[in-house]
Amino acid sequence: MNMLIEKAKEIIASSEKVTVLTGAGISAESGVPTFRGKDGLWHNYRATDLATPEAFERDPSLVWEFYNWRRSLLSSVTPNNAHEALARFEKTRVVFTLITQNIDGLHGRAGSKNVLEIHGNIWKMRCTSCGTVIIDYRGDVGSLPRCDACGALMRPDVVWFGESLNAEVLTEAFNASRECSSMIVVGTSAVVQPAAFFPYEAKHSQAFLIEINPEATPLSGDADISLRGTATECVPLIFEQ
Ligand code: BJW
Ligand code: ZN
Repeated sequence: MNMLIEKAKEIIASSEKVTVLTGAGISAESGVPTFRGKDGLWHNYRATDLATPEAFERDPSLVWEFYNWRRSLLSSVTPNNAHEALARFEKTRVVFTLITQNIDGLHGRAGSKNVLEIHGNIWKMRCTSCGTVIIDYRGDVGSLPRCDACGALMRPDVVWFGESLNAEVLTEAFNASRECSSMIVVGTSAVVQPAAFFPYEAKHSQAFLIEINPEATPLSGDADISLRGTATECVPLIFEQ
């Protein structure tokens, strides 16, 4: 493991363009539940009951209850040393892109400035009719929040299954995957598209691929280095220059 850490560190240090893709696993040690796996959120809730546009149409207050519960859980957690190491690393680099699937906002709270939040942000909500977005809505939104501008129902500004990602953000993420010299993938099960495709895009463009995950994923076989450790164990070690 030590040799792999050293090798990964060297690769990152000598890469001109670095792209990082994170998933729920990077926030696990902050106390945020992941989605899949035995302690995952979807173990207790069915994704199709809560994280789809159909679920919201059927029962918006149930979906809002779920998100309000997660918002309250998130308000008491703090970024961990993996989020912090990435925020510090960003300051040392001209070309660095952080793509996250997480909606928890912890990268921003750790000090990362340039974050592509491809699945949205749980602290934002959006009007289902006029599209008005409210940022950093911290208080209790209740079970059926309404738009101040037009009175229609607000929804969490996140990307549910079957919904398209923001086209501009998606293009930026694809470009950063295609153009990087190394991609580091941290704490994702690598099964949800299109995010799961980014590492392959990087690899097709000859980037060096490093995976950090205590468990094997469908990506592991294609990674040049697989670090079988947790985010807080590995990220600070390989990004601290
Ligand atoms: C640690 C750790 C530690 C633990 N340190 N690691 C059939 C086939 C193929 C594709 C599709 C299909 N049917 C539908 C699709 C498309 C669908 C998709 O990919 N589905 C697959 C599941 C099959 N994708 C979409 O619908 C996307 N949109 C789209 O494609 O639009 C075009 C289209 C439209 C219509 C039809 C088809 C295509 C949108 C996807 C949106 C995903 N949204 C969610 C919810 C966001 C809001 C919310 O949070 O409530 O995003 S789902 C959920 O999964 C969330 C996550 O961002 C995402 C990824 O999860 P992640 O981060 O990988 O977490 P886990 O829990 O899976 O993994 C955690 C990992 O951490 C594990 O590996 C652990 O080992 C590890 N770990 N502790 C480091 N300490
Ligand atoms: Zn509105």
